[in-house]
Amino acid sequence: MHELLHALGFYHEQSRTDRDDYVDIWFDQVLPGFEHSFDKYDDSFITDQNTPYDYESIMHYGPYSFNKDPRYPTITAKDPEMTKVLGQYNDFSSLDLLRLNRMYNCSSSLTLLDQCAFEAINSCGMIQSLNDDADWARTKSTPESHDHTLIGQCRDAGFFMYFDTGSGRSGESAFLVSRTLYPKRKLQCLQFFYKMTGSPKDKLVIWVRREDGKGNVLSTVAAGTIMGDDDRSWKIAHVPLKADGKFRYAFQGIRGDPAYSAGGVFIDDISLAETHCPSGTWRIKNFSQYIKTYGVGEYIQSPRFYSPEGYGFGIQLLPNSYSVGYIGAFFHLTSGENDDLLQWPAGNRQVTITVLDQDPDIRLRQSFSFSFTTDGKQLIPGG
Ligand SMILES: [Ca+2]
Ligand SMILES: [Ca+2]
Ligand SMILES: [Zn+2]
Repeated sequence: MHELLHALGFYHEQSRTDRDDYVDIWFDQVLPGFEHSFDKYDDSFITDQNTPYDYESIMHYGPYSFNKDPRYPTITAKDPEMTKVLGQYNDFSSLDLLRLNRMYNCSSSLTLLDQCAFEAINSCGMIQSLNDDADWARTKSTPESHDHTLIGQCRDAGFFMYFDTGSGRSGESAFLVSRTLYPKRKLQCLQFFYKMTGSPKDKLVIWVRREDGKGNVLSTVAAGTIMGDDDRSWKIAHVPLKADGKFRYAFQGIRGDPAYSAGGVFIDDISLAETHCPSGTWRIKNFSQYIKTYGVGEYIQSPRFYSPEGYGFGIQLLPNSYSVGYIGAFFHLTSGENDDLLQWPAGNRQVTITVLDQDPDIRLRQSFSFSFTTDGKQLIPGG
């Protein structure tokens, strides 16, 4: 089957452009004359089909492939646990199958660049930086502290990434860095869930790093910063990125005040899509309580949000709109800080409202969206 994939145009997994992030090649142990078998190729020549590095690929050499001394390996994984899985020739891995599908389904319009729930041991190809003070830890749920994907519903499952801010010194930090991504558009929205349980001075900074073909850093830009808070629950975040060429994103956890922290920074359920981020996100906790206690026509008012152009707007949500069991959502413009500079009436603007439930089981999570365009001629008299 290994040879079959060669025939279909697949290269060895350890030939990937980014292989040095994941494995070490010990060239001094390679059988003379076989060094070329360990070449890596430029990303202008091979594609990763937007999949992370796969230690379990049937196209990956084993630790002792082409070695000259049976005692010493030629390839080891940076994560020693992963060295054990290298070189399985039994069956296609799930990523081998995904790549086969992508290769022969060229029409798919892929807007999802990356997604990670941290349930697989390879953490979706995310890597720890070595040029910092500490590491993030892939951590399993406990009854006291569960992950976001499964919320403690399955035993021996449910992982998240955790950065401890209760040890070390103030200002120390750890970077969790994505694999290299190849965007098709010039805008991306990074969505993830996070939780801060340490000091209010802790920080989570999201970075975008552009690199040239040889791994040299072209630019590093902070795309967003989240401060510690007193709300110790999982929350959603959206960070707009504007990468116009291949890039990596990174999460930097920063210790604010270890003496006053008994926790840290949690992240889980990352998705990176080539779409605009929403202009505002309004989280309503315990919505079923509102449905029980709000009468027909009573509403909850959102905070004020701003559109990319600067218009203030809000949403009124009616737990029981015109009769019990029907939820209503009303969009309205509000006064705002930019009103003098904006065009009025604000016609021909598109509005999309998405309702997303937060069912802890991702398989049951549902969303509903509707869009409409404002009409500049339909004005409320006197409004
Ligand atoms: Ca998870
Ligand atoms: Ca580190
Ligand atoms: Zn081969």
